[in-house]
Amino acid sequence: PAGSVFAAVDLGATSGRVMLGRVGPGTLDLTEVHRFPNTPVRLPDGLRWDVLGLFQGVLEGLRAAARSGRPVASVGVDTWAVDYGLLDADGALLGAPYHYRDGRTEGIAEAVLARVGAGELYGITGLQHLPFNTVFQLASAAGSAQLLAAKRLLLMPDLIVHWLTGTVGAEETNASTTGLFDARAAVWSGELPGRLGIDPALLPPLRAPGDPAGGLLPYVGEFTGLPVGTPVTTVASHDTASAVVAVPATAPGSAYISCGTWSLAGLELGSPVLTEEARAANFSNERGIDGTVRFLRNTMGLWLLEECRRTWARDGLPDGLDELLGAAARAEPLTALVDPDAPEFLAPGDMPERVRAYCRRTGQPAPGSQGAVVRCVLESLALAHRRTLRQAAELAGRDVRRIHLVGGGARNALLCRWTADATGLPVVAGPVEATALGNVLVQARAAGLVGDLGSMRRLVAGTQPLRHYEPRDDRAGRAAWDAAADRLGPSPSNP
Ligand code: LFR
Repeated sequence: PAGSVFAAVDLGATSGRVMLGRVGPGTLDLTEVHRFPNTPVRLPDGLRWDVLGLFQGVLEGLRAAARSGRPVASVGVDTWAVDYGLLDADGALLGAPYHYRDGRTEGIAEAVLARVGAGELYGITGLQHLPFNTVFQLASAAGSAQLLAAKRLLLMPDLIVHWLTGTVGAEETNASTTGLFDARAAVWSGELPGRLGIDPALLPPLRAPGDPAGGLLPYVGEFTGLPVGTPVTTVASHDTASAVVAVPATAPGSAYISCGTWSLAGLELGSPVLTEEARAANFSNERGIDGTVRFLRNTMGLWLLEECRRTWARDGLPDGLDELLGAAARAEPLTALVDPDAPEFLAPGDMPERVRAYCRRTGQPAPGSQGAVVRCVLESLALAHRRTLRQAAELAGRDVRRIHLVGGGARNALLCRWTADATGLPVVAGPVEATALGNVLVQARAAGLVGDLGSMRRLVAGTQPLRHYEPRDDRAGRAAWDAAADRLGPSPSNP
């Protein structure tokens, strides 16, 4: 078949995958060649990523890519944001990277904000306050033997690229999630590390999506069967940034929701919004490709449902998604609601009980059956989508007329339908694999096969299956969602 083939390594919070993407004129398709679970490990001192297991999965995936028999033009790597590994002076990894859901940063932000005020920090970084931002993770490690020995900090995708190629860099879309990046100038902040006692030499030189990142090392070639020196291309290594590249928006007035473990809902802008209103509303200005800004809020996404299913599986209860969604569809609408952004939902644990406890605490009937819990979670997420997108539009002075929902959530017909109904806006669902597609497209562009962002999105829109959900047009239904939105109230504000 015609077209060049690119390997996309995409590590997510629950699984990693290696996909082959074929790109040619009018052609864009993906084949999954390897998928492996991502299982964090609890050590005495906290929750860690099994980074060696993940890297092994990457190598096995690249081997599967080599066995497909199609020449791989280049490789790109994306993962979740904020987490990092530290290297010592010999370039060796100092311990397994912490998981952003580890609790060690509790109470740390306050100490940081005592040194650099919240307003000032936001004015530089434009970043949503989340307890796990890299800057807070580093502050919690201050004075540790590990940090004292560290010479380099590599964000997760940059660490994988380092092990594949030997090169060192910090990709800018992901660097923009650290809390140490200047949102306006799009460089590492010149002053924050010093003021916060962080050695600026830890932060590697920046790389932009499309930059070459070296070639596969001999040991990688030997294991995988890919030619030594196969190019590794810097992609938008923050998974959300890659997903936004592949949002099939072809008209103005589009908002997006990248919906998986998290729901990242917002707008693409040409410059950051660093106002006090945006800070108080806890919006992020993360960097996208080509100088764009991802003006979005990170809200708890399908994590709530995933974690319910994990608990139910442990307790021997039904955990099949289709069955649970069927039960949710039959449950009573809009009875109990939770605020997905409430901090108590962040850590792993018994989510059904936490949902019920939240409802009891807020004077609502606690959902009893599994179907009722799932309905409560999904309706709450739909309402959080409405809240975030309305606020994004207001803060950025934009008009939103349609929502593109991409990522795994696009498969969840109930969530898509309820997001359309709650917002009163049409939802275009898909592609499910937006992140891997964005990863592939940036590599293809570096190879000269596609043009600007607009043409990449037209290629996605023209080749990927999309589902359309029109908001239901009945007055009583709209009034019920409006009343529910009032009950949910505003999102928790920034400290
Ligand atoms: C989504 C994501 C979000 C980030 C969260 C933690 O996978 O990358 O954008 O806020 O994970 O890193």
